[in-house]
Amino acid sequence: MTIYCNGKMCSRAEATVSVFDHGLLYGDGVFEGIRFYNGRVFKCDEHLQRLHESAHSIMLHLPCPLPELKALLLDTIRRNDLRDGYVRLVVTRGEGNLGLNPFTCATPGLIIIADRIALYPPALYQQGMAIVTVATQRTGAEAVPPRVKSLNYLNNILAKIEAINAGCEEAVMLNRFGFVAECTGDNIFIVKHGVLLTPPVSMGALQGITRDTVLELARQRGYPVREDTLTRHDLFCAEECFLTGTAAEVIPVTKIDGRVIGSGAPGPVMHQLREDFLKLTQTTGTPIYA
Ligand code: PXG
Repeated sequence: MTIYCNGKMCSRAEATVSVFDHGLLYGDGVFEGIRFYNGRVFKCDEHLQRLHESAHSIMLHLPCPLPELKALLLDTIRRNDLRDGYVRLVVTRGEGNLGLNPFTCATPGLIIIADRIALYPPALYQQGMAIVTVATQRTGAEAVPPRVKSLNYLNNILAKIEAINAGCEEAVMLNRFGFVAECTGDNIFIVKHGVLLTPPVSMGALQGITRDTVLELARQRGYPVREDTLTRHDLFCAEECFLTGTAAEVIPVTKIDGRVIGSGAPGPVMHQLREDFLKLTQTTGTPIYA
């Protein structure tokens, strides 16, 4: 495995960072998880733009301009001879001293790892997954802004622990007003009276790139689509529910907090959008080996 780490291509064993990197000491940094399919990076520019905005929001300067970052990303995938997989881009605040002050860190760190991807078990895509709402609230925009894809994932990890303790793979996180925000690594959708609904990002969600893609595909199909506040009751009484994310793609949910959703089987809207999504991943994206 070849990893890009702070200016050079290294082996896995050589790819190490300083114990004084604020990415490690404080979770101070940003990242992206990007998929590539069939030799093309899916929604590459959208992911790079989100990385740029996450960094800008926390006053972190990316170590190089986006076109250069894109070239490094493609080069890392090529050196690993992969056509299908996942690439993780990590920008840390860099090496500093033991104080919180981020401005003591002179140079941001940059790590790029290309690998194969571990998915949810295939059976869950067929049968649908069971998820639970958890006590851990999604942080609000006035605390750790959910729209910043930062290295500070403890909020999501605490929720993930609750899901696993409950025997589930994913958790629904509510915001402090009790409205549905998102899952720990996925956005959430429901279908009600034939309308596709997802919470607005202002409820405490990441502006997922899979979410945006699915919204666009749904509009192209002519499905009515609305971003609206959702409660647990809305989830329980939905006709369909599914999650979206780079890793998960589009995955059906058939049980929430023990309540059966709709017919108890993955629904037709999810099936159609999943099919459209998978087709798009196979036919579009930035070529890696061109
Ligand atoms: N919400 C959160 C909090 C996320 O971290 C998504 C939604 C979906 O966004 P995209 O742009 O991917 O459609 C994410 C991203 C994992 C893993 O290992 C998942 C994500 C990020 C990093 C790791 O499951 N999901």
